[in-house]
Amino acid sequence: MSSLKERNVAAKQTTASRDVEWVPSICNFCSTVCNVRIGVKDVNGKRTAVKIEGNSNSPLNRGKTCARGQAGLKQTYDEGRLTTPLIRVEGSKRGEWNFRPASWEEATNHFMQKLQEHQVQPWEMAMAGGWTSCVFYMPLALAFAFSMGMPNIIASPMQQCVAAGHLGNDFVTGNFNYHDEVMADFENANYIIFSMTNSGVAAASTSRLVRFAEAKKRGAKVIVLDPRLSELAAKADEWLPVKPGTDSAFFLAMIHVILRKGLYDSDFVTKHTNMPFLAVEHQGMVVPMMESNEQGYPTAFWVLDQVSGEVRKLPGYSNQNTIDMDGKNLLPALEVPKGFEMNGQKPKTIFQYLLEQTAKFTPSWAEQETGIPAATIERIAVEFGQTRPALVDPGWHGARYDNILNTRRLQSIIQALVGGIDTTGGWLMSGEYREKLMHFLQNMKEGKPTPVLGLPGMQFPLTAAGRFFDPSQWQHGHPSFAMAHSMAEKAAGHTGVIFPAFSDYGLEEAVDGKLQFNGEPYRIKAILMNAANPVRHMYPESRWKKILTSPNLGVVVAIDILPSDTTAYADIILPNQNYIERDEPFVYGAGPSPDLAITTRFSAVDSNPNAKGTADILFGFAQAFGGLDRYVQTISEISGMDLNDLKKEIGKAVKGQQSFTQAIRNVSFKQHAKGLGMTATKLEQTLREKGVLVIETADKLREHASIAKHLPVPTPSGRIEIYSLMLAGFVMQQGYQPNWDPGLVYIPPHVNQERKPDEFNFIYGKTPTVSYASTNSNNPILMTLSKVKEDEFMGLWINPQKATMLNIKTGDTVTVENLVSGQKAQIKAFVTEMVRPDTVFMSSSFGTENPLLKNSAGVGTALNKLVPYQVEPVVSAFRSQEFTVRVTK
Ligand SMILES: Nc1nc2c(c(=O)[nH]1)N[C@H]1C(S)=C(S)[C@@H](COP(=O)(O)OP(=O)(O)OC[C@H]3O[C@@H](n4cnc5c(=O)[nH]c(N)nc54)[C@H](O)[C@@H]3O)O[C@H]1N2
Ligand SMILES: Nc1nc2c(c(=O)[nH]1)N[C@H]1C(S)=C(S)[C@@H](COP(=O)(O)OP(=O)(O)OC[C@H]3O[C@@H](n4cnc5c(=O)[nH]c(N)nc54)[C@H](O)[C@@H]3O)O[C@H]1N2
Ligand code: SF4
Ligand SMILES: [Mo]
Repeated sequence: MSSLKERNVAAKQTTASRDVEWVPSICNFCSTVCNVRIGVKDVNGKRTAVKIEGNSNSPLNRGKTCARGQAGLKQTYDEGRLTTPLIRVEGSKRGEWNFRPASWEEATNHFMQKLQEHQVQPWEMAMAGGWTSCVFYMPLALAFAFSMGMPNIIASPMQQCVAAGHLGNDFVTGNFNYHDEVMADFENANYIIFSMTNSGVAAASTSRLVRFAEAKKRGAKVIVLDPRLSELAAKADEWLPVKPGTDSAFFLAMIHVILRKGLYDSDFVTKHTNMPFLAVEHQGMVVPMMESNEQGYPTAFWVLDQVSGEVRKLPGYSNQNTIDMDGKNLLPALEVPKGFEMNGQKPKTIFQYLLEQTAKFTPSWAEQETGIPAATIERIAVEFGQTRPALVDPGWHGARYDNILNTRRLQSIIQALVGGIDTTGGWLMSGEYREKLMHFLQNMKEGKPTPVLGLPGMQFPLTAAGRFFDPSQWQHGHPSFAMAHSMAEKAAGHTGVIFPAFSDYGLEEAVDGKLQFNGEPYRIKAILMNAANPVRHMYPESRWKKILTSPNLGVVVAIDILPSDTTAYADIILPNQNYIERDEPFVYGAGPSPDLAITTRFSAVDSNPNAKGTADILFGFAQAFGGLDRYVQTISEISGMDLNDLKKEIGKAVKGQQSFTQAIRNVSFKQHAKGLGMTATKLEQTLREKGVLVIETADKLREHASIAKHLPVPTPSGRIEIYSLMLAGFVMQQGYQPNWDPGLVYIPPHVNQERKPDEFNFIYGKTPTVSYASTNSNNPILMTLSKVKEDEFMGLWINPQKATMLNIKTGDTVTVENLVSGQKAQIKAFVTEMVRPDTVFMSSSFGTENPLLKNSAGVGTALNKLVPYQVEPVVSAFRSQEFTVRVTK
């Protein structure tokens, strides 16, 4: 039999030999955003999509796709596709599928009429967007909210996915993006540690998987921490079945060993992090000695120069510690000598304080927490510290425990300790992030403002979310309902949430009429959703069903392509063109690709004439609200797109000469082409031909735009912050809590430890054949693949030790009861050695309900039947595993 490779080549030749036209696109089956090519053929006189392949020009996925990406073709021709606007039949209840077809005009008028009927004020409306909306329509959605006066956006993937975990990384490295900018350079690393991740690499995020495959080929040593033997763990040299929620103990012990054995990269740590900064202890807290400006940003730090033995003053914002405020060279000391004094105080370096803080985090201590033998932890820390390049994967999905921000932060700190930030075999920052950072720094130098969407890393969420939190930014004087709820919670003596960005925190209260702001009710009366499926994707489903069926909600609009479980709860459903059918309104950066590259989608086949692109839908609403000019103006303000160009192109769209999507696209192409010194026509031709245009490779970029080495990062100090000034700021504002300890701390998982024999830790994860619990589980090819592994993919994993005791066999139906919330669900058991005895695992992919999803409705059990509403206090990320369950046959 021929090898897989030979068969692949043969298959490619066969498709190439037929009359197939290849149209570049971007996969929309998950937020890995792989570049693909859609094969299109004339079938009975109709342009028909017949094949999807990876785009080999892509620096991201390098010509590969996963099973979901290939199966994507079926979405276009899914029998269940929404083909026309639908309006709920008068008198029917939300949740019932009882709709009548309508024209777009009728649907829009119906929406406006409902808003009027319920006297919905701008702040009483919330938008909800899924990752599709976030990644591809952020400029349009943000501008819509700002210009229409709606301070409320609930965005995926934030609180149910990346918000808390990413912030942990970002507090150290300064970056931030809605799709994970840090692309670990697996293929050049010699030692790789993964924690709490599976699909983010091996099951599957193609852009990372192709790099990981190279690492395996080269023989890199791979360690995977996971309470169960995941697809990724199966490919590891060592699987460490860590006790759920305790990964941070493992990382703290690694730091303990690395610091004590001197295995850190002393050059990097000294020059580019805040480890050498002098600090003092104040009220039990370590506080760096610094000067700051009126806004609280640091303007100077102090270090002890190793060479001269003098104390020197360093600039407040810089990428390095080797030139002082007077322009003189120095080399800071990581430790000050005993008895060192300065201005009557006895400062030490941050490095010394962190040494002290980690004294107790020994490998033996970590063994008690994690169940991983101390000798193993010690050995791995030493191997890791002695191997270069070594990397800890930054992780992707967070939202599991209260401690996830801290855990991801510790991973970043380890990566910084070995000098692996923006280096070969380490973490590579995206080309887009680097470019934004360079522009931002240039603007700063020239005293020019940067538009919100051009802000790099942490600057973006601080500014964008900051606007939603600040009542003075809105004419009506209301912040987001989430911030209002946090304020109310704090006033009532509770912790509240510091930064409830793009979150549903407080939504239930606002819909129920229980939320107050400035002594008046703050209600939410209307919800407009685009590519969002909260009934399946937010926790728990009962909460969202209650919200959406509330009589206080005047109107619910859902833009989707398929009848999701959420659309059943809408009053108006609007059909979107799918990714194969639509041209996108913008030219985009190539996601987390380390190369600086641009890409977009091209329409491969015609859509149903009744389906619209998102830009056209939002512009339609802006017109109906009478806010078109404001909308155009705001798009220009936040994106930096030329206002005159926008006005001209939108003017043509208003006259019906082109679509709104085309109007924005023309401006976007013109803007990018100008930056590249080519014509818009030439750029369009190039992208149509290649799908992706690489402007500068990562290697070239790193010669002049390496994070830390050349460019300060968007942390308050510009350095890689091992001690976090942002978190220290939270302590000043809110008082101390371990969740925002700026140093090194352990936060154990808050789960019951006194267990009965039928009580377990609960964990979940994704399957290779489904994204989230999305409508793509309905894809017939993917459902067939899922069913091949039905026990494993749809069952509750339980270890035979416990299963025997509880008399449970594979295939038995068991009841799982959440012992914190009382939620219950039934699921089939899968008895396997591949999970820790104290833990059960289920996949998060199944359990859709809408019968119109013919292949997936009723198959498997929905995760959000078991996960309660619990959020952590920094960004209101879900604590979706912080409970135990009882399992009974
Ligand atoms: N139960 C459960 N919940 C989860 C997860 C899970 O695994 N299980 N995963 C979590 C994670 S990591 C994430 S990132 C989020 C993701 O959650 P979402 O961002 O909500 O993800 P999707 O399922 O891709 O998209 C939601 C809706 O968009 C629709 N859609 C797809 N393509 C298009 C399109 O082109 N246009 C429009 N208008 N709609 C479209 C789908 O039909 C679906 O109804 O979910 C989180 N919640
Ligand atoms: N097939 C597929 N691929 C996807 C997606 C998808 O839905 N399906 N979605 C994309 C998106 S948006 C995201 S966010 C990423 C998510 O990808 P990941 O972040 O990799 O998330 P999961 O695949 O759920 O893997 C989580 C793993 O952590 C393990 N785990 C659970 N609790 C613990 C714990 O306490 N400690 C440790 N060490 N491990 C634990 C679970 O057993 C599971 O194997 O995947 C992306 N790629
Ligand atoms: S990983 Fe798979 S589903 Fe996700 S974007 Fe890439 S090809 Fe599509
Ligand atoms: Mo996600």
